[in-house]
Order: sequence, then C-alpha cells, then structure tokens
Amino acid sequence: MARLSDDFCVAAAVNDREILAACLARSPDILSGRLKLMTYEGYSSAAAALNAGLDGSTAPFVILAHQDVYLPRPWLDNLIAQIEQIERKHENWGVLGLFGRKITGEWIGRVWSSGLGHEAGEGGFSPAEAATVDELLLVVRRASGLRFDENLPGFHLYGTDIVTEGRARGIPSFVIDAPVVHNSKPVKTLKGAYAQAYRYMQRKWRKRLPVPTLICDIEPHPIALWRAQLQSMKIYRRNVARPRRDAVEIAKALNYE
Ligand SMILES: [Mn+2]
Repeated sequence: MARLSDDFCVAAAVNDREILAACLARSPDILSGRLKLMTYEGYSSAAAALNAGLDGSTAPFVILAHQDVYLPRPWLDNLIAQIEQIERKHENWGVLGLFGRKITGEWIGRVWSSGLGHEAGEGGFSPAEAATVDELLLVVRRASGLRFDENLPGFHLYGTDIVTEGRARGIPSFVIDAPVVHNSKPVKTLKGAYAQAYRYMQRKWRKRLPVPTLICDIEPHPIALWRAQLQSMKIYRRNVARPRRDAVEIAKALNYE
C-alpha cells in the first residue's frame, strides 16, 4: 500500500529548545513541511509525553524522536521503503527502532551516537524482529493499539517496555536500516532514575525475565545493573569533555545524506 507523508508525524518530548533547533527541527523532511513536528514539554515521564504525542494526531504512524536526533535527507522515504518491506510479511507490527537487539539476542542497527563517540552497528540488513530497541527514535503503528506504560517512571527503558508489551500480545516490533544522527551526550549515571525504571521493569516482567536491553539485561538479581553502572561511569569520563558537534556535518561526514 502506498504511503503518503500525511500518514506520518513526528512527536518529541522536549526539555532543551536549543538542542531541538540544532538537531531534530533541522531535519530536511521537517523543514520542508513533509513531516509535521509536535513537541511536548514539562511531562513527568517519557511515557506520559509520548502518549500525548500519540493522542496529538490521527496519523497512522507516529515517529517519536529525541530532540537531539537529526533525520538526514531523505529519511522519510527510507522509512516508507522499510515499512513496505515489513508489511509484505507482517501486517500487524507494533514498533520500529533504528538500533536494538534481535530476539536471538544479537545487536543490530546503524546510528551515529555522539554519546558513544562513534557509529554503532552497520547498515545493509533487512528488517529484523526486535526484543528491544534504543529509544532515540521509535515509530509506533497506531492501529497496533500499543501505548506507553505511564506507570514506568522517568525517561528510560520505555522502548524496551513497549516492545516487550507487543511481544506479550503477539505483535512483533522491528529494527530497520534507516540511520540517523543521535547527537547525544554520554549517559551520566545509571543510578537514580535509571535504577528506578529498571526495578519497575524487574517487577512488571518478572515472568518474562531476562528481558534484554541495550545497557544491561533486566534480570531478577541486580548484579547486571551494578556492572553496567560501573561501565557507564568509565564511558562517561571518556566522552564527557567532547564538545557537541554539528548534526548536519556529522550526517554529511558519514554519507547519511
Ligand atoms: Mn537522545
């Protein structure tokens, strides 16, 4: 089925308008008006902001992107081609991500991550069913009925949660080959808010553990989280001094556009 740009919109939870202006709002598909951008400020959790994003339009596909993501030209066309490929086999899909882990556990995807200081993964793959996806950008198919769990506190693990929710209901999610620039800052700490979300996920999905994530699997025992907390401190120290580069320059240097 042919897709029109009216079938899509972009929603973002925003807490820094300067970063929004330097990244997501500069994306050619948004500047040209092909993709409408809606922003949500002041929400107490990602789930609350992103459900507001789902409710803010009637578009069949809602692109939920971080404010620090730049969509290189012609990103929407890439997305449409990937959806058409998936729908040849799976009409009833739930969520798409750009980086994640397959249901077999392997990592898949391709994105630039400024927080890591390098490109993660490589391109040239077919859409792969996902067990977890990175939250930098999620595409939700409205007709799947999937929504974000507003009991999940804070701004972490909501991608893993909605993908797991889909799997529990027999609605598959996928990682697609549609690279973007994630002009992120390194994660400062996996204590506090991250650990709180992790504990919520441990309780919610106790019958399905371990649930894979991109940072550390959700397991009954907290040792995986403790290890990841140590590791993230090292990555943070290594990358924190790096200045934020220009998103468009990064996209050009990587041949994303
Ligand atoms: Mn981000």
